[in-house]
Amino acid sequence: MPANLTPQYLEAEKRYRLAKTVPEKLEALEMMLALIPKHKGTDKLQGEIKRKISKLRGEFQKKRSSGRRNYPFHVEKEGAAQLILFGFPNVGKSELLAAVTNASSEIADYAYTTKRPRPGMMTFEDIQFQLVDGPAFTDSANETGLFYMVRNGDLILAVLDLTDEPVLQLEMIFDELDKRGIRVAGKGTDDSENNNNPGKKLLIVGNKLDMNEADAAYREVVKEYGAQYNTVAISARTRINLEEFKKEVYKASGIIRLYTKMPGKKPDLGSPFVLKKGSNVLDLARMIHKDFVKRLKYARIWGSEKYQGQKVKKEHVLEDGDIIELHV
Ligand SMILES: Nc1nc2c(ncn2[C@@H]2O[C@H](COP(=O)(O)OP(=O)(O)O)[C@@H](O)[C@H]2O)c(=O)[nH]1
Ligand SMILES: [Mg+2]
Repeated sequence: MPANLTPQYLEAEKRYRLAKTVPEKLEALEMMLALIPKHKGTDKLQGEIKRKISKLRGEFQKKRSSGRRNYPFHVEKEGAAQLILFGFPNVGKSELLAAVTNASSEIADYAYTTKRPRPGMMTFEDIQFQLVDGPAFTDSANETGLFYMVRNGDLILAVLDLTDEPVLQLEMIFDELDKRGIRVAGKGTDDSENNNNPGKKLLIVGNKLDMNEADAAYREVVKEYGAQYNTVAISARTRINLEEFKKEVYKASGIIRLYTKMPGKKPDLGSPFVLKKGSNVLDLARMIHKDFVKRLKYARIWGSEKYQGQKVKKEHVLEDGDIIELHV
């Protein structure tokens, strides 16, 4: 056995041995890969874990496409990004889902109402985000499912009840994510290159802003965590700041919207292409059609003042709202 395996890693390995279903095994293996100490002595083991993951992913995919019973915690992605609601029971996760999406949701004054994921679509300007409500992270019977959702999703919405020691709630949330080997990327950092365990994006959502003292509690949260993470305060029940919430989701999601046009024609401003921040002309071409990548010669760009149809190279980094004319 390779040296220096941590107790956390061994815990993950135990989860793997005890896992019964393929998604449970996958979740445990992802956790192992995230938590394994990275050095020469574990190279072989890392390789083995990666092989197991890709084999199981293949099996899982095949099962689902053959129409066999779905894993209840697997939610097919729709829209520009998938956001997972994460927090203690009763903080208002389900109320938030109901307030900003088309999904009706079960809201109750008792804990653990939501056992299975419930998706809903939220419109922001010309795109849509998918919010998924699930079990609270303290619901030990469903935690594997929840962490499967988190790993599969694009952004974590850490929902806090501002009337009940929100800073402490947040500490416990970060602690739990850390234990599961889920790294959280700070504001503006892009470490998608860290291939073993890229950081998850996270938005802190302080809820119940309509209540007494919630304002002051939110300021504490911002003081402690605002420099590192995106934050927003809302009231899901009385509908305060929900537009601001959507904007913050958009900012935290790390995506850009791009519009295309044909030479001599007006741009298609109907529905944008959605790419990750930092994408270039070639990435856009690849998304439109794989043949474009080979045939692409250059592009012209219209965007934020700087560009009014200038010719740019394939490596040119795109910005939100750019209009691009591809020349092949
Ligand atoms: N005052 C107030 N209560 C809220 C707010 N959002 C949710 N609640 C209440 O908090 C309780 C729990 O909400 P719920 O959405 O079921 O919490 P979940 O367990 O996190 O899904 C319910 O009684 C909600 O009506 C809010 O913004 N302000
Ligand atoms: Mg709920």
